[in-house]
Amino acid sequence: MTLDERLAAVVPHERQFRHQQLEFYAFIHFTVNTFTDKEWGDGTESPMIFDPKKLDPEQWVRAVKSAGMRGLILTCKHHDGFCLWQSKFTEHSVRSSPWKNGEGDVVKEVSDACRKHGIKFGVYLSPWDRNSPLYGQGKAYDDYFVNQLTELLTNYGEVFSVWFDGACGEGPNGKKQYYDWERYYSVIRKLQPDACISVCGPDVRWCGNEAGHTRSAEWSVVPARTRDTEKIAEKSQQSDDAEFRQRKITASDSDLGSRSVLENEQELVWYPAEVNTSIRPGWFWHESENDKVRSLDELVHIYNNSVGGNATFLLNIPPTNEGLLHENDVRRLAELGEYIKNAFGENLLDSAELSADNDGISAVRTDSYGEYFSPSKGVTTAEITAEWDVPVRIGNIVLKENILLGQRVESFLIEAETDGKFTEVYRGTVIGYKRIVSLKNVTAKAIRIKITDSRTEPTLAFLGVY
Ligand code: FUL
Repeated sequence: MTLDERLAAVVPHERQFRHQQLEFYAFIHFTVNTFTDKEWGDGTESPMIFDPKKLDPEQWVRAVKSAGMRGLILTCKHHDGFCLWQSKFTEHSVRSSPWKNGEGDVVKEVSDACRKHGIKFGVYLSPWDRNSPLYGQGKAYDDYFVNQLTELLTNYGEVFSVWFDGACGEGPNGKKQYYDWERYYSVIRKLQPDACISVCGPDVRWCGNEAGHTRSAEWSVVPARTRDTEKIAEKSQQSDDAEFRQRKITASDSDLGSRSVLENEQELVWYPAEVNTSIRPGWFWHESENDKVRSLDELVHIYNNSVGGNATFLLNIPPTNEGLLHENDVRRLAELGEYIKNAFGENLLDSAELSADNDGISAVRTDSYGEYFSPSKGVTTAEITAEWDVPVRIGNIVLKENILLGQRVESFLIEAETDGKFTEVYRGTVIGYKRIVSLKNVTAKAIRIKITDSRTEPTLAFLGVY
């Protein structure tokens, strides 16, 4: 097998394929920190402070949906250990709070609201727990963690994502906990086999920063040991083993998947990236940040480069201490949704004549995987032309590979015909699940897409011109 054949042979698991198609979903950071104005609680917070008097998860879900998001992940327990549900295994939860006289269940209300409004529900459960006296006691804490995981994955319907944070420090007794990840994973696979395990998990990869930065070439096929980065980070800090340190890969390396990075790797995996960032500076709500909600331009930029850069986009919006999303965030979400709807509303390809250097190009007109375009066997380039009767103004072009057959395209370029001649308007690297090319309004009678390099015959499942 040649290197390119090996790379092209790695394909997504069904659950990863489904997850990538969600594209854009919400993170909700909400707990005692919302009431203490902190980002990390230390576990000594009194549950008495938790009292979101106007809590309305349906308001959250409506706002999230207005932005075009298709799922929501809730911090059921953050590092402070406070549980947003009626866990049987600790008193440090909503049960000990004044909210709804200790009878409320935030996880239930949120998962019900998601289901009612037709979006997916996911759970964030922090392995690091600064409240539990069991933390740092090995199996005793793993048992506790698995019990909580079991509650969350049994009592709240279908879960699409289980999000494990890499942040880890010392517990209340100053001890360190070495997590039994394999045991956690097997519980998830048994109880929710369709859920993706993200970040400290094998299905979805952390993009390497929390600021919303994206790579220009994001590969979904990466070294298998990338999956261990969070876990080996700890080990490598302590290790004097020079070889180990040298071999280390970190989630924020600028290149995780080019041919030269992969050529000496023993084991490769499909491990697609997720870009996670907050709509505000903090993950939790702070009154002082009400006027620091990211601008529409910034959000559009991150959206285009994550969803349109072969990654998914997990955007955090933190509810206030009343239990509502703040009007400034709600407004921005609606603006973003409007932008996306308008920017990708009308596909100009519908009125174009399409041609290519092989048969079957009409398959790219429908956004589906059943039919796709590909050149003849062994050919690793392609040329596709779209032509209109009269010149059209183009803002964005969307390209999608058929990732069910792997990620193949290494480079492509786009030319536009103006005044009778073609000139290059864009030169890009990977496509993957989706590439959004923003052209800033080019007026053209025709465009030509040239795939200039591919690991094996390239595929194109969809082409959109807007
Ligand atoms: C980090 C955490 O420490 C932050 O509080 C937040 O939850 C973020 C998503 O992940 O590692």
